[in-house]
Amino acid sequence: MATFGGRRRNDNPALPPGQHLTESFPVLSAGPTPSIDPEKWEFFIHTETGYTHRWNWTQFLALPSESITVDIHCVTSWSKLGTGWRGVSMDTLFAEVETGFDFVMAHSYGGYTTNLPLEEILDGRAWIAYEYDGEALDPEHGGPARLLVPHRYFWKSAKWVRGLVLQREDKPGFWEEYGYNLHGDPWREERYS
Ligand SMILES: Nc1nc2c(c(=O)[nH]1)N[C@H]1C(S)=C(S)[C@@H](COP(=O)(O)O)O[C@H]1N2
Ligand SMILES: [Mo]
Repeated sequence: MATFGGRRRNDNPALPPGQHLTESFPVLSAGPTPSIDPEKWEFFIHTETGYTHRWNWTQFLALPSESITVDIHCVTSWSKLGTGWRGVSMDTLFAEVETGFDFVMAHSYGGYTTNLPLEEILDGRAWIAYEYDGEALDPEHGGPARLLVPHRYFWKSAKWVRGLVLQREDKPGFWEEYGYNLHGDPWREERYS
């Protein structure tokens, strides 16, 4: 492959360096798929004020949702272009949230975690998605609902997301503890730390 500035190039301008296209939708999970009863499901945002914002499944589905078409990029080097989702924007969820902290840790049912800067999940750049390709999100892809942060490597898109905890400082989540990059920008090829 041709190199440019030390980075691997590919011919498709939609593909970040070192990525290749896939038509399939691989499943990558560090553990078993948790079974989640929508009756007991909740999404929360916990801030330093001690206040926890909570939505149950009915309240969550009543929020304004958006149809989202985005490219996704896995650190294992597959990319999938033009994936279609439905979800609730983080801007909607954060509308009433007051915080002075700049980072979040996403927590999932099953124990997975991943860290993100708050500003990078606002302004129409991240969602809690609950439909894929017009259907309810498949459990193995994170159903009933997952984080969708398409501008970061896909490990940041926590499946079975349960809530966000605001934190003052950036801390590594599950894969970041194992050496994945804290930030994970595919265009800068921030794969490992
Ligand atoms: N809860 C949870 N979320 C997760 C993971 C996981 O193991 N557990 N894997 C991450 C990784 S490494 C990737 S590439 C994507 C894979 O999503 P997919 O299985 O829908 O392709 O989910 C991310 N979110
Ligand atoms: Mo991944």
